[in-house]
Amino acid sequence: MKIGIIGPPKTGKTTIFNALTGSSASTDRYAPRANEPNVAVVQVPDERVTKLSEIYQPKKTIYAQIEYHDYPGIFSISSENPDNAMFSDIKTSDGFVLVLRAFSDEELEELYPLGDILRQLSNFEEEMILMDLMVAEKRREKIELGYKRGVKTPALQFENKVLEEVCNQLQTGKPLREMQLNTEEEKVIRGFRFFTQKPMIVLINCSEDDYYQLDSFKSEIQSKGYLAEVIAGRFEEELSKLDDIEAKLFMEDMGIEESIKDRLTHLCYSLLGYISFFTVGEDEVRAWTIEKGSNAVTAAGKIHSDLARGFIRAECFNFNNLMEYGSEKHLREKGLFRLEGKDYIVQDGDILFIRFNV
Ligand SMILES: Nc1nc2c(ncn2[C@@H]2O[C@H](COP(=O)(O)OP(=O)(O)OP(=O)(O)O)[C@@H](O)[C@H]2O)c(=O)[nH]1
Ligand SMILES: [Mg+2]
Repeated sequence: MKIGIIGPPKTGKTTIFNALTGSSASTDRYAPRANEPNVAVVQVPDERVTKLSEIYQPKKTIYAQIEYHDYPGIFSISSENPDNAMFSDIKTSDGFVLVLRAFSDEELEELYPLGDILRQLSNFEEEMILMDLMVAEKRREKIELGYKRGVKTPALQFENKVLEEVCNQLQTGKPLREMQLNTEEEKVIRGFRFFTQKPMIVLINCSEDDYYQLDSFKSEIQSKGYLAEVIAGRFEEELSKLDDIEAKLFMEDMGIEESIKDRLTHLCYSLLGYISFFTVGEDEVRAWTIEKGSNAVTAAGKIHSDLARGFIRAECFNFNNLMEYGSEKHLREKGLFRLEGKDYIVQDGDILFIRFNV
């Protein structure tokens, strides 16, 4: 999954990116805006994969991955060219992490006045809404120009109607993720990759002294429907440079229970509604991610398109049952080694063997 770290200038995005990924990208406060995002891939810590690897002793063990893309600060989205390369790239994210500045820094506030965090959030939301509106309106103009030239297919009319509803929603200041769309409507607008349709986590980046002072803001942001978390960014960046034992001591001091990497991983999974399933064998033990509610064919397709195309059935058992009964053999005796068809809804922690024929 690809997560875009975005936000206004100098809110600590790169600091948090470094803490998350163990990178050391520049956080120079005077550096001009970069053109390229910082990119790093993080393995999703998952004890289940470690356990499976101990049992099956494979040649390779592959954890699920999250790709973090840390984008340069954006002051005003709507003053940018919607077709520019950075925006096209941002829009390929599966979800966003929006970083807001809650640490005080007079110099930064003077250079980039952002106001309090609720203001920052509403400004950024407004900007995203404007950008989506520009894209939707531009497309509608083009469709209507086509009408005048005699190009008026039912498909275009349907698209235009959906876009009209999209524009209405945006004009009332509401993001598209709050809009009820049926499958057909969703399909028609998917290609636009609208900003406000993407799920988003809001991180409140503060100094370590304020770490426990910002819960009311967090609740307020949550009440707007976002997943939100308070992060002491610079403190976390320093932690990420320590060895595990030292880091743990500092974390205990602060009352932080999980590393920022673990916390954000959980948030990203809930954000996107993802679950993990596993494949096991002598060659490889591997974790895969899919959207909750996906069926066995979709899961097979994650592994390889041939597996989805020639899908016959899935042999399946669950990690928790394996832990309880110790071995595949015992699972078979208990009837917990199941044969499932195409419509089987894959559960978190399922171990799948796909039988297929192409
Ligand atoms: N006091 C304090 N300073 C921070 C914190 N996080 C970042 N900074 C400082 O803020 C400045 C900008 O940090 P970056 O992480 O580069 O911010 P950014 O959002 O990536 O900036 P742009 O990419 O230029 O928009 C640096 O001088 C950081 O040291 C924090 O949690 N506390
Ligand atoms: Mg940065």
